[in-house]
Amino acid sequence: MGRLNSKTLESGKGPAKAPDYDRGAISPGIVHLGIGAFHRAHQAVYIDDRLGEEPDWAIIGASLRRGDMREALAPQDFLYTLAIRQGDEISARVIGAIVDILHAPPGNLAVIEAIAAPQTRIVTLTVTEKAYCRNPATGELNLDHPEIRADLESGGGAGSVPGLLATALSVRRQRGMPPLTVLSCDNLPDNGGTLSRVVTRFAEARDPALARWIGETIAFPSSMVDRIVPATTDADRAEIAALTGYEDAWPVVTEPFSQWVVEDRFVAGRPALELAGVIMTNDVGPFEAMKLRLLNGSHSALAYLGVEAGYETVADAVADPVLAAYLEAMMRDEITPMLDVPGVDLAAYARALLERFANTALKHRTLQIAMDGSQKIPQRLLGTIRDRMGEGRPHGRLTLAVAAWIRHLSGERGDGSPYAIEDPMAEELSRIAEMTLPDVPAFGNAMLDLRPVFGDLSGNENFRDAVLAQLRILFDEGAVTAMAAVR
Ligand code: CS2
Repeated sequence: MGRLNSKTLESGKGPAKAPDYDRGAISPGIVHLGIGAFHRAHQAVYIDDRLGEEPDWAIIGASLRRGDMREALAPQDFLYTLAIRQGDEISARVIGAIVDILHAPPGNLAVIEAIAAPQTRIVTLTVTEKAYCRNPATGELNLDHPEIRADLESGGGAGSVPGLLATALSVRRQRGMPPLTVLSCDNLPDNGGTLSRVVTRFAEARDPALARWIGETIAFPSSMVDRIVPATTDADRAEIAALTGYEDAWPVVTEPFSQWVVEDRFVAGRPALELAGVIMTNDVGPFEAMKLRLLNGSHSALAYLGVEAGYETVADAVADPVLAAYLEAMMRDEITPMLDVPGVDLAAYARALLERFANTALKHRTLQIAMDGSQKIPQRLLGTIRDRMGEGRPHGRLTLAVAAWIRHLSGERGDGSPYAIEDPMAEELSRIAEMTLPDVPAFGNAMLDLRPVFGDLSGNENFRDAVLAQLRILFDEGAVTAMAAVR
């Protein structure tokens, strides 16, 4: 069986739809940081849809951490297969929007040059929450972050995302180049504002004049992104090869649903994304809150409670009627009433989410979603809890989800089987677990003291008591009992 590349495509065989434009005629206009599965199943597809009409917006990808994506895709001329799966249905399409992938640690000089190149007009990011090096509770740059400290001391390149962007922008400034747009596509509230703050703060620490120039010339619009894209498995690779008739080292598997809402504030042009189905708007905030709190909030609840209840994937977890009823009630009674999104039927949105979660073709692992909880819990769960407390309304199900995160940090299911805690704060979290357990209240209290996660809620006695009560039930009686009992 041959490998996917430009030649295989020319042969025109196989059931995968090929790009409908001449790849030889496209050129890059976007540099994307974080070229993982999500970007390749989301933004790259919208761009792929536009390249026939607007050939100068192809993407140069950059991997800041790992070199394996470049290794997998370079022999394929950066082509890859996108498989869309729903239940027993599968369709495949080859995406050609990525024309190069850079991997240049430790200083990322090649990435900095790509951002500084004259044809680059937009930089986009899917680097995940932790790469913003922010204090999760406040959204401000953590100047004590080891990568930030290292970058501030380094004279040349940069390893952190805020450092890399500030350095690349400073190169553009020195060379007298026109401004560009930096578009965050990560699951953070006010992601554009957050990115602008961490980059500007980094620049300020290095050169206040640079920080001022960034503030005056660079646009950081916000965007809401949504598509469920589990990590690709070897089984996916084999199935896609059997379907398409060629080998692809790193295809992506996703669901039919896809959504992108972008704040229309670009300073150096943009592709006509609205013609590819993107919602362009002046205010992403309500969409962002809807998605982060309903989808990602449910996802995190489902991950921590699901792991504890012994479910390996999201679809397995929501097939449990107790879990499904808990999620449905949390969305309907606790989250939706705190949202207001013009033109969107939130009840229908929540119903559609439960259907998306139930897609058995996606093996979306609960442990994958459980990763990096310290960076996710504030915007996914705590924001709604704060809003409800402010109005004196109950929040038992959200509280249970927070307790389930803490329960998860013990590193062991109720039956004693262990799993690894993957989190940028893992060392501190595991040390707390080790020093306090089996004393559950001591364990819970020490976790609730983590101000970078809980902020003001650390000092709120009612919140603390409510979480500790749920934590006790989780340890003594397990996740299913806790979900069935919570009101
Ligand atoms: C998930 C998200 O891994 C996670 O934390 O909640 O990746 C989720 O699948 C996407 O945001 C869906 O758009």
